[in-house]
Amino acid sequence: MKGWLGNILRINLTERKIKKETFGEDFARKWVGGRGFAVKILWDELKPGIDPLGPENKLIVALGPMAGIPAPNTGKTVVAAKSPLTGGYGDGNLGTWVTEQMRKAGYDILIIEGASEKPIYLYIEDDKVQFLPADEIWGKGSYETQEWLYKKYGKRAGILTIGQGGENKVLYSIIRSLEGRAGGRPGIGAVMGSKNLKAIVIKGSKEIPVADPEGMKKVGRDDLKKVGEIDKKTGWSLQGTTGVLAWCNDVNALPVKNMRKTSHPEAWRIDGERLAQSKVAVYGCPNCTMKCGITILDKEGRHSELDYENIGMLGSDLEIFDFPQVASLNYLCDDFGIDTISSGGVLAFYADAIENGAIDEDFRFGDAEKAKELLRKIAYRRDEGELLALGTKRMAEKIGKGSSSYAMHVKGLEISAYNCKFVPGMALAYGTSPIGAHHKDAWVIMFELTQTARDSYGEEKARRVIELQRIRGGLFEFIVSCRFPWVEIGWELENYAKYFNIATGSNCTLEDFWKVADRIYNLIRAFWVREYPDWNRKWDYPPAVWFDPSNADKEGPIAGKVLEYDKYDSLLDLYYKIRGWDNRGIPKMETFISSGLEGEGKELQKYVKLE
Ligand code: PTT
Ligand code: SF4
Repeated sequence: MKGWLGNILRINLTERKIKKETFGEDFARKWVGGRGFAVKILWDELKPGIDPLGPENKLIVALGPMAGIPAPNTGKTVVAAKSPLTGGYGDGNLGTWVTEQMRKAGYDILIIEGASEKPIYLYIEDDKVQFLPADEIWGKGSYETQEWLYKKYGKRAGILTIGQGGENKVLYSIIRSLEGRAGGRPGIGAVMGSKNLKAIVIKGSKEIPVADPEGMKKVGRDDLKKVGEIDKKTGWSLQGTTGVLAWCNDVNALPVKNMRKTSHPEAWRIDGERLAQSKVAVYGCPNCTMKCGITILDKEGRHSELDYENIGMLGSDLEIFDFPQVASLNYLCDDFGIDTISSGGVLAFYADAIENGAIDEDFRFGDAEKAKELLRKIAYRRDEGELLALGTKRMAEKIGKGSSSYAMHVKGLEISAYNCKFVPGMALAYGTSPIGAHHKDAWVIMFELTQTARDSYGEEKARRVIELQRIRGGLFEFIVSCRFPWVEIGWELENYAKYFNIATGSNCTLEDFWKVADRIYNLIRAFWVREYPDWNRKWDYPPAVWFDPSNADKEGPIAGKVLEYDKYDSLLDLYYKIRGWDNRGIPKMETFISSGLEGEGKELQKYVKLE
């Protein structure tokens, strides 16, 4: 087998034992890597109903055949587990030296199971695995932890770490790497914390085998350079993801005030242009020639790396339009290792619930200092931080008084920074995202608002959402490569088939990739349904407040407009039909069979009746 090593390193933290396992070409080709490997292993190895924060949950670190090869933007790694935030499948994708070092150490997949009695970190160097005491870093923020590990193992070591959020099992804790990389929005950091695992450090010294070494060298020489050159000619290199903020404000899709408003006259204060003017550094992932981690100084003078999502959720959604303050909130989330999107969503929901009289506390939109204090309380689960650490869905259940209708989440995961009060296709993308409301799988909003009628609930939108899910949630998550060259500078998708074929000695086309993508989507959906056998289409609905006429904008281009239930339902029907899912949103038996998942379909039938 070329392209994959075929090696799994299974690490049991309870018993402090390791086991080296292998997989064959059938498994490799069927699931390819990253998200594909992760969902298959979690499906096979987790009993439904287990506590995501118990030792039965498993943390998967999974690479794909692109890992460590010199093609554009290949420094990405998938981390996955059963999510403590949603109870369903959860994953994230972050830039890290782990990608290269893990392959050089000889592994495609790490499976971390059990839980250590005491805080530890793992040091993996080729065949050697050490369980080391984490006393000196437990309780520390992720920046200090990284520094400590850099000093011991060097800056090129692959390092994944959690902050205090993960240690204290804040349900939306993430895993950190490098200066500003973060991954695993649905609480994958909390899973690591529940295992008393502060960090994973990995170093390798072996060759990464590729089927066509000469072809690979040429790609490394030519394509990496070309991507860098194109990037320098675009606005992307100046503003990174943040260029989209001004656009969202213009098209009334900006999250403002817990997404109750869709634009704000002060938004320009935190837009991409202002960010570019204040830039002090740019960071990025390994093997990237279009680095996008634009960094400014926060209120306290620290480096804080900002993306659009961070600014939208910690800035406009909280009505904080002071850039250094937004950067401080972002810095704290990074240091504590908690997700910026969910943190912003949680604080906005809290302020909204207070304003609505559902809860009697003291926090107002626009109060940056209090927001910082609350983030600290969340990370340590102190005072009201205990409630806020649970995420908006559980908060609303505890607060009651109708607050669930404006708790901005889907399936328990907070919505990222696109306000879909009147953007039906993007609302569908959130509704059907495989980890809860994340924009990563189908960022359809740009297509929708520039190339279709905004008020259409037509098939073109359902088709485009699926097409994007195949590309972004499929291809880029299973070959495991950053999607930005394709999204931002138009780097052709065919290139990825080329890289894959060079690495693995295959002759695959994009059509072959879409089949893998659909297989992965069907199995992720099966994972959710097995966890929640009372599954119905309501799981795929966006929040009720987006359908509420009293929440419509009072003025401006979308005044009086909100989503409509009957039309959203028919859009969902179109989506299900194309996917081969029934009207509850569950894959039909014939769909399982045609995507090579007959066994998995039969297994699911033990929990629900399949059509
Ligand atoms: C990603 C999600 C995003 S998506 C952002 S900003 W974005 C937030 N970033 C956070 C952060 O930072 N710190 C923090 N404490 N929490 C954060 N939560 C949010 O997490 C990220 C880039 C970005 S920046 C995006 S879109 C693209 N995402 C990719 C993806 O998902 N897959 C892929 N194949 N390529 C991608 N390329 C881009 O990578 P999650 P990263 Mg992240 C500080 O991981 O869990 O998917 O959540 O990975 O290495 O930081 O790169 O406008
Ligand atoms: Fe990382 Fe940004 Fe480069 Fe993608 S474009 S690999 S997210 S630095």
